[in-house]
Amino acid sequence: MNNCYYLSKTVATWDNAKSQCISFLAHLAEIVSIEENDWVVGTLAPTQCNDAWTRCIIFIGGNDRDNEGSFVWSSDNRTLDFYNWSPVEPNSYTVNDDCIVILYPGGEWADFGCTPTRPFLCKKPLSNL
Ligand SMILES: [Ca+2]
Ligand SMILES: [Ca+2]
Repeated sequence: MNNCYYLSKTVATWDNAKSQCISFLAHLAEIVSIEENDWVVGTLAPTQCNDAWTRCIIFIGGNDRDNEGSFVWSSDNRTLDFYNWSPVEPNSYTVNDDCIVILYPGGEWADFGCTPTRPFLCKKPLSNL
């Protein structure tokens, strides 16, 4: 994969995470295939999630803040064309479940509150390094 990834060791709200990724000249990660999702969950995340899986609910860039139920990527409001929802998600468990997380270690996605602080994943193309 010709991308660079950063999985934060600190936690942040989704908005703060988005800003931090932009400050790295990146974006909150846009996961576009099951292969990429598997790599993140199987290879990248275990380096820091082994003994702390409950803390590894990882923010990525998908959200439905503007239109409930219509999930887009934060970088350009592009509609998602790949999803890896958990079977019970997205469930709009609260009205504020608007930001997508990857659940470690299973790798499924959930719609989740944007304001709890969580680790986050940034991604940028290698050409932007
Ligand atoms: Ca929602
Ligand atoms: Ca949910």
